[in-house]
Amino acid sequence: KQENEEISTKDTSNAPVKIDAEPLVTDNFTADPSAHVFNGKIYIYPSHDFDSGVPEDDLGNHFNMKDYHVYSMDSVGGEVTDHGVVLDVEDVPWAERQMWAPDAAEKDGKYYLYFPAKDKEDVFRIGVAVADNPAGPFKAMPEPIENTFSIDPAVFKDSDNEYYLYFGGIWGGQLQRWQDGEYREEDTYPADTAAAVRPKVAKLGDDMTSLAEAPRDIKILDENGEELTVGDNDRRFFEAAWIHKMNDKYYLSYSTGDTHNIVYATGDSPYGPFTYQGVILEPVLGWTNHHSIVEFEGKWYLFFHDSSLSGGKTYLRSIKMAPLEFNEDGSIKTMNAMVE
Ligand code: FUB
Repeated sequence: KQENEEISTKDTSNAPVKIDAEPLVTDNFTADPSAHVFNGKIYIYPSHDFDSGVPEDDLGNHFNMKDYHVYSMDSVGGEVTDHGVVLDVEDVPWAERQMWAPDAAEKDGKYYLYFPAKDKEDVFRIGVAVADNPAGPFKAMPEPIENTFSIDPAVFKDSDNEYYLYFGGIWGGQLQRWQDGEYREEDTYPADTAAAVRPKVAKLGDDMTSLAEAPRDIKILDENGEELTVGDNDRRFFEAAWIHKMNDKYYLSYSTGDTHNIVYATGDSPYGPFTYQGVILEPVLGWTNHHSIVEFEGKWYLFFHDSSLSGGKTYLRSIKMAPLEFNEDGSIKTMNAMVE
């Protein structure tokens, strides 16, 4: 009987946890929040959305951002400080346009901002800029990081102090154009039953501004150990890779793009393979869904964005945060942050 009573108190409902979060920033449009804890504070490295007048299309040309701000918070729920423009496309010698989702890392007291932008040939590359302070300003290296391409860099520092750069995004993010290892200006995909286009990972060099190895493919598997396929739009990788480590497991989370979920997969190595687990965040208001996950003072938080502040304009988004919640088996509870 006692056993039954215990079971009956468990939350067995699969209903998503309803999130009611306010924009963290209201005087700028911000998106793609990459959050980190540096020197005991939360620093957020988002995209800076603005209305450039470029019409919406499937390649995301309307996301025509040209600079980055950094934000910080001393405490959850506390004031959000805007550290101003920390990098402008005009100050990046190789970059032309579309400064998309960035990320940042710290090593030996220096701070590195990783960012994608289209080069003069309209090919997405990943650049890096360096600062002495987490709030910048950042000075860009003259060239993009060799052997990088596509979008959405995310840097993960492992417990052994090795750093890994994850990147890639299909459709407008151009990852599908690199399937042969070389750039082809063709947006063709393998058959629906073939393995989905894989995100990339490479260990960073000691200098944090180069790769220590050629980028490797990341495999994302289903419950039977088979790779997720091109046609599995509800689960396959689209963009916005993020890695965090909890209880010695690596969690790869990402956006499914045209099905608008943030999902996650787990593995035993930073290189994967990762096995699909479930949805973290259901679709938000606006087409894109992009997030980060960070531990602050012993609690885990999800940072994400939606288009609530702009009344639903997909290219004018606002960053938000909410606590991550877990099921008893350690799996992450699904959240729903759709505004009415
Ligand atoms: O913000 C521009 C792009 O939209 C990002 O790089 C993608 O992840 C999506 O959020």
